[in-house]
Amino acid sequence: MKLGHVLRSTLFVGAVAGIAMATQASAVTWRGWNIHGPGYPNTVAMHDFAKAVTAKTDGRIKATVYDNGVLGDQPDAIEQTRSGALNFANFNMGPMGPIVPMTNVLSLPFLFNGVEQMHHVMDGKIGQEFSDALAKKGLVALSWFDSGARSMYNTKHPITKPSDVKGLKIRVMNNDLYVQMIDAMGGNATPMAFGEVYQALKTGVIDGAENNYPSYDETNHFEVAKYYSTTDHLIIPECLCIAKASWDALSNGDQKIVRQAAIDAAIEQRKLWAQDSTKAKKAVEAGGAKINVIKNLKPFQDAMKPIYTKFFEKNPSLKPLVEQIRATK
Ligand code: GTR
Repeated sequence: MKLGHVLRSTLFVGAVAGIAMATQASAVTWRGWNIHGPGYPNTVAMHDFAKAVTAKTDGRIKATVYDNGVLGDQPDAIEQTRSGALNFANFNMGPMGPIVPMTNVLSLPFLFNGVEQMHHVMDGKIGQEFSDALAKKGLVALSWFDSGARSMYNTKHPITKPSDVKGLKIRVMNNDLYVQMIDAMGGNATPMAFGEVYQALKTGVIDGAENNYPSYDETNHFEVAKYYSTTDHLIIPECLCIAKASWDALSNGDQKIVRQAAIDAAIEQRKLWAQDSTKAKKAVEAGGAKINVIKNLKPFQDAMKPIYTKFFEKNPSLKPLVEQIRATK
């Protein structure tokens, strides 16, 4: 090879290496928070989201999901994501209430008449209003996951009417509305981290909790609290949220990629959710859970009326939003 060629190819290799270095230097690492374990619909969708983001940005973003809440409990992870210490997460809207007051509306018991209505609300104009409120607090909600309907379970007996909750210590997520909800039925509410509930049920620190079938199954709570009663009191969405600082740092093109990956993840999660709910119900029954189907929820809905009255007294501006949600077909 002539010297000229050697020089030219050295220059070429150097230039390529330079480009590679520049690409590497501008690559960012994203850490994602997920409270669930392997196989759970949200976990599968979050990992597929991370894979799609990494692949479609050609590695400009290297996204990794940390499962089982190892990066902290939900209230803590919300703060970490708001500050940009974490970059993305799947959050239940329950513990979001104390930070983004508008989202408390979603924690009002029996707000939605079914999961379909929740989808229509969250995928439309109202969902966008929730996203705008979250963005003001440092979180960009790109899509909404299912969380089914939450029902009550305990170690003592079936719940057939609100007064059956009397005297029971019930774990709730971190939101005062849930404390009011349990109080309204004469129970004692205990806000507690998700990961601590199994042990607390087992040792009798609490008598019960409330959740959907997939979580009741995943956590093995059915082993220690076998009376599950279909109160279906809460249909609450979960967001796929990006830290606003991480979002703002992206180019328009990468924002499009990330948004599309989040929408695809929600479509996948909802499909898996529907399958998993049926599977989980069967699994808990096979594992010894006694499912008590409550046919008439009216007494439970009536018991929640004082919560609405108090909520509207404190937040009169949110009343039209509740009415709009209820009117959504
Ligand atoms: C699950 C939900 C989690 C968490 C948990 C809880 O159904 O997916 O995000 O909120 O319930 O009860 O803490």
